[in-house]
Amino acid sequence: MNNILITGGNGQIGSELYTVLSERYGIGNIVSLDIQPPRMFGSRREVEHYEIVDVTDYKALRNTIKKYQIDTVFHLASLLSATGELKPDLAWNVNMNGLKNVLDLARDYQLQVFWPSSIAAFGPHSPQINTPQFTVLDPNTMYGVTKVAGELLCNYYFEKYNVDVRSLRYPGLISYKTPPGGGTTDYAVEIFYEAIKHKKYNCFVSAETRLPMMYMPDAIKATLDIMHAPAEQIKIRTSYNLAAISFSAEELANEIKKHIPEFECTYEPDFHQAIADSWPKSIDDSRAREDWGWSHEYDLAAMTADMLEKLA
Ligand code: AKB
Repeated sequence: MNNILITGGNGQIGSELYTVLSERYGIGNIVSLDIQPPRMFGSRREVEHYEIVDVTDYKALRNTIKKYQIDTVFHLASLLSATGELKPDLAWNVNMNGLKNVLDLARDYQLQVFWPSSIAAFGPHSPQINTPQFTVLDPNTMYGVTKVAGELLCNYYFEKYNVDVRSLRYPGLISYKTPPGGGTTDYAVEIFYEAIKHKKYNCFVSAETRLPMMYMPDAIKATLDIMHAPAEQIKIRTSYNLAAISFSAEELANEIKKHIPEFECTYEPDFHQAIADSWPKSIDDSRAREDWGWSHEYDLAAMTADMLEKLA
């Protein structure tokens, strides 16, 4: 890992990964790429190397890789589940053609690639409790369809062209630096902002909705751990199940109440509910733990305390 490109650099994961990678490898060696202009902090841009590029534009992507002599790509640019249902054609185009472009360039320029899959790869016929690594994958969202197809494409490029592509099925990610956008699990982030600002939150899934979740520091750790693991330890080239915590919306609200007793959460399920109901409630990630030593740090109590402290 010498010269690193992060696509979707403005996003929830990309912006945090940028900070960690630039501390570790030097800011001059990291390139952030997004379809949007960079985020500004006062009059200052947070990043040194920044490219405004659409990942579906193969030539622009290739020019960026050549310009900075990139050897590692964290390909995070993607539409998430809720936006994907509103714009299915765009989701297919960005999620599939963006990934195909990155994998073609990885084959031609010997790049190592990280690409995120998701719990959205599972569907209504997948076992919902302790969902195994190898099981039915029948998602009923466009986002989920692109995750399953993407996993197969990654495995194909590994088998056929020896592309070193590694992937994790992220659960819902909770963070305070950059808000997520267009996901089903976004309620588990919004609830913190609203609890602090207004002491109330109207949640778009039911109180009982239980989903696998993870605090961002653990997600970043998992991402770097899998990328740094010796190649022979990576035995799954579709995507690894990854887990940390699993809680219902009400359990999260109750945990927040321990810090903000006046906080009130109401529940008004909308179209997100059907998506959440089609996903696992908990995940068996024993293969990631066995193969490359994955372990998580944050439980619900530790994550909630840290989120509230940082956001306040
Ligand atoms: C979403 O809700 O769409 C994402 C995901 C679970 O992949 N956070």
